Amino acid sequence: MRIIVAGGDGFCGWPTALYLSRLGHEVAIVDSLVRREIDNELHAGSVTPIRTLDERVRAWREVTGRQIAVFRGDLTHYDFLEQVFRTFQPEAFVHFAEQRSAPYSMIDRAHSVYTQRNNVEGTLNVLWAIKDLAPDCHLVKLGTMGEYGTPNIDIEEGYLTVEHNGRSDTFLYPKTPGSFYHLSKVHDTNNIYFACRMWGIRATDLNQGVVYNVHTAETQLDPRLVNRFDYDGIYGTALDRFVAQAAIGHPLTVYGRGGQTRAYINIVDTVRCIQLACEHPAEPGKLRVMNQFTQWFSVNELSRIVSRVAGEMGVPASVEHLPNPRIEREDDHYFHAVNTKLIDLGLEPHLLDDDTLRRLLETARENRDRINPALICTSPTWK
Ligand code: NAD
Ligand code: USQ
Repeated sequence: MRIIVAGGDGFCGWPTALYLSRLGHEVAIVDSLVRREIDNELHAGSVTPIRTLDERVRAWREVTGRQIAVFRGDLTHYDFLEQVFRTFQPEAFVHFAEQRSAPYSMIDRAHSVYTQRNNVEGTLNVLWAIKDLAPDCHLVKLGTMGEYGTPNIDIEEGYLTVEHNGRSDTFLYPKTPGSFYHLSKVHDTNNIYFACRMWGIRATDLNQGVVYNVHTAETQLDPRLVNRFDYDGIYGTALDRFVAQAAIGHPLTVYGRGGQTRAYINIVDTVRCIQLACEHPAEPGKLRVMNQFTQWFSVNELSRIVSRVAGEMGVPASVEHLPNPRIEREDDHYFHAVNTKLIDLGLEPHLLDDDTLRRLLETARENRDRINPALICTSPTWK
């Protein structure tokens, strides 16, 4: 298939582009490289020394003989996007290209406005491009499990059937997101659902949990293909952050009481889920929603697992409870979510295991000089 990976220079997008390319798909990366500019804004950077996008793609060609096309530009610029569609004529459009940090979206007015403009406008442009230029193209859009929030009932895959006054109907599942970033994903979902119903396009919304690990089979083929590894207080996510913290002897930073329970997925499974979604397109006119995660944990559980594995490797890691910069449930709350659709399509989950954590900790230890302790507690507060 001809597949665009928008956001293909990012943490999820880069290994996905490589995976799909290795499987024989014709892949084009669309990316504005804004994430590298945000790294500069935050004086932050990847634990791993990532190469420029041009160097990465060249290395991929040298190592595997496969080409990945690159279109550098911004999805919020419609002229650019139109040109990409006319040139590449995608059959699937995998959309990772959004501002994805909840803390970044909560820094101040300007950052929340940027996040919602970037994400909502970019996705709207993609919907119009599909409608006008490639009506059969399947949109594979990354949503997030955080759209649902932490309701006191089971989280279904996208929809909920409601009985009311003796009648019943099925609606998009009610959403209670926890940041302006997570809200941007809810707005996207509503726009995509509308476009499906009005224009009959094909779309899959993948509500992904927190992604951990950085390595896939493809990124390990050559050091120049290494994936990014975020650890700072704004872009670093829970499990990878804890591993980076352990690597430099920093206490693991559990926010508040640590009962926050979230859904998680190994990056190795992320790339497989995208393949499954692309190769089994959604029906025209119906928004298919799949929950893309394999397990859930509280942050207390994660910190204990990382602390144990690090300790067994001779790297003692204590756990520290910090005041929570966020407003969220941090007690032992209910969390139960359905994730059968991707498994039915063939996903065989790689559950969190000690080998993965050991390999990640080794990577962080090898690059410990690149981890700046001053960047670990930089999250803005939600208040
Ligand atoms: P990332 O920041 O590493 O990558 C995003 C990429 O998109 C970057 O390379 C950036 O330059 C690009 N980009 C952003 N806005 C753009 C625009 N307007 N035009 C063109 N390119 C643009 O993020 P990630 O961790 O790879 O996340 C990818 C997607 O997956 C996001 O939509 C995110 O919300 C979703 N997601 C991520 C996680 C996670 O744990 N990382 C979990 C669930 C969902
Ligand atoms: N947390 C800590 N300590 C830390 C970092 C985080 O206790 O040092 C807690 C947070 O308070 C939160 C939980 O861990 O309760 C998860 O936080 P996170 O930073 O790992 O993840 P989050 O902000 O939710 O965002 C990440 C990605 C985002 C994606 C989301 C999936 O950055 O793009 O959408 O995970 S989900 O959480 O399912 O919405």
